[in-house]
Amino acid sequence: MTTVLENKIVNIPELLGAFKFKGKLENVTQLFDGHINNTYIFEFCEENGHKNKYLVQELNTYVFKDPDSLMENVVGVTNHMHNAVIKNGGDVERECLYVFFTKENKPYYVDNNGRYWRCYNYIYDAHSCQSVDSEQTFFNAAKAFGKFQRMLADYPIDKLSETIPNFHNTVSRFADFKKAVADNLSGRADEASEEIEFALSRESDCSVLVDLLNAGELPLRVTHNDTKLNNVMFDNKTNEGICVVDLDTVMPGLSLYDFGDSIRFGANTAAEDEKDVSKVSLSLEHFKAYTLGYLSAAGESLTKKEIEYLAFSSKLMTLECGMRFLGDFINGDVYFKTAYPEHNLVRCRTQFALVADIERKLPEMQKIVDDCCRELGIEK
Ligand code: GN1
Ligand code: MG
Repeated sequence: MTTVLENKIVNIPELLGAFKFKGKLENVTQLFDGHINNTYIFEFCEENGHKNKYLVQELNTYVFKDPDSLMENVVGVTNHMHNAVIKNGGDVERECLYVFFTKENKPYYVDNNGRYWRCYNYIYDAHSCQSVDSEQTFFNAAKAFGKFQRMLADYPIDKLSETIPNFHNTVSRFADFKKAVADNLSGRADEASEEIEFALSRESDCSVLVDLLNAGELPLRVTHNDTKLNNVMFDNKTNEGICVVDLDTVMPGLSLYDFGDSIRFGANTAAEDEKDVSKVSLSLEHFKAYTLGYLSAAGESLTKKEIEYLAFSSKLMTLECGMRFLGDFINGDVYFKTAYPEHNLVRCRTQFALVADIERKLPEMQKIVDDCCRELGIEK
């Protein structure tokens, strides 16, 4: 039995032979949340009627060029969190991911076509959100990412490989962007001259955090680096953010990367690929909800400098993401999955519209950070 999912043939019997799934396969569905890996839910039924679900993922090895180091990171981090959840008296089935090893005791399986597969526990009675439906939801997401950061605060940083080198190094991202424009591999650069100009005129923003890091003024931490709202699983009953997922980019980084990227995605009043950019703006209410949640979970451990740059990081991470979408559009859509030819350009436009709105609102955002610190009794 082979199944065609999103025009890709998934050899199901081969995967069934590779992992120790329990029961008889009943159903396979694909999830379409992410831009990088291919994700499926496999549902099984045991003889006694007990149902088991697993999250099966095909790794994108164009993006993750060193799957061994990546899975070493993921196994190390998930084991660490597993222990932290146990220590806190939590539920390890639902509050952290763990990797199901293959029958050959490997953290991933390479199929006959050279494709890489791994398997995680499925988080029951939980859901993800594609957009912020209420301030409470975003507040809960912030607490979940803050808790995630706390749980990994004592993880040995030198044990983590850089799964994508310079992932949020905005100076090198800017250089990559300029190279994409110069190479113009797709020949589409002139369709985006305004957007290119927008990015080029913001070069000086790109070195702000990198300079502070290099000067030792911002600490390197274990960070998630992809803190989109849809990387949090929310409990169906309480709506608390119970588990942070998508651990492929857990690497040494700045806490500001995680904060800023959350705001980029969740405080935008429009979807990441909204075609009508007049719908794009930075919701100050959502910004406040996230800031409050994040500071209440991680605030004590943040330095004054980190707090000082929270608002700015929202702008910088949005600019970076816009440059990445635009660079990929100009490179010929080789990195992010796209649904139509201009998809990356559309995504870039929403990001740059959000950057422009954040630039207008920075003083207000800064004031919100100050107010939240005061409310929580955090010294700045
Ligand atoms: C990608 O895989 P996903 O959709 O969670 C990307 C992030 C971007 C994001 C933009 C490994 O995340 O860096 O911010 O798309 N992940 C990688 O939506 O490049
Ligand atoms: Mg993701």
